[in-house]
Amino acid sequence: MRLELGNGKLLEVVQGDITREATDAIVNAANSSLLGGGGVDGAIHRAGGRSILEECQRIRQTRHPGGLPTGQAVATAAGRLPARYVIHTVGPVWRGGGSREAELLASAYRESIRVAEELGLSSLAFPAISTGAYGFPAEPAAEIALRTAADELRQAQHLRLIKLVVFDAAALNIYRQELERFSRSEKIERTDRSIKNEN
Ligand code: AR6
Repeated sequence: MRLELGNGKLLEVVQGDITREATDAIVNAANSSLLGGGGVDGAIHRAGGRSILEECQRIRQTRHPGGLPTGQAVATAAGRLPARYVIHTVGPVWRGGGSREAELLASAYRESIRVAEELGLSSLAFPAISTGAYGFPAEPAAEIALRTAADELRQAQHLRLIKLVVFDAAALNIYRQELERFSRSEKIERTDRSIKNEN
């Protein structure tokens, strides 16, 4: 599944294991400690090797002694992974929806893309941040992921490809539905704009 955003920019949704992605960077759904955990975080550290953890420890000591705040992102090299960089971000823990979870999840995507742009990267892969241990409901999380990635990719100077990598078939179905909904709403926006332009 893909959305063509113009200027050769692509937003893709694929099912798979993000540790196998050979994009310039992959994003890690980390926690504030940056010192590893379960889920995708555990898989990335296992597959990438100890050098990623050592770089995370240095970042903790120098730039983020109190931990990486929710919604922010930092980059490390990717050790043995096929990607060149891992961009570690912290998504929000779902607390029922009234604790700025949507805003913080969008920020995790946006800040990861900002870090990738600073590094001049052309491709980036995301897992479904916050939808595992952190309990963010899958549908709104998919909508935020698609919308934020599309908006930021349109404005990006270096990035040409963003892949949203989901782990299982159920998540893929949810992304498919959200992608259809999203591209329909985009068409409506485009029509409105072209009507305005003609006036
Ligand atoms: N590739 C792609 N997606 C994956 C993979 C993989 N190899 N493994 C799991 N997922 P989670 P969170 C999916 O729990 O909710 C960790 O302990 C998974 O199916 O990894 O942001 C951290 O250290 C789910 O849809 O991240 C934090 O403490 C999605 O990745 C905490 O969990 C995210 O699930 C972060 O929780």
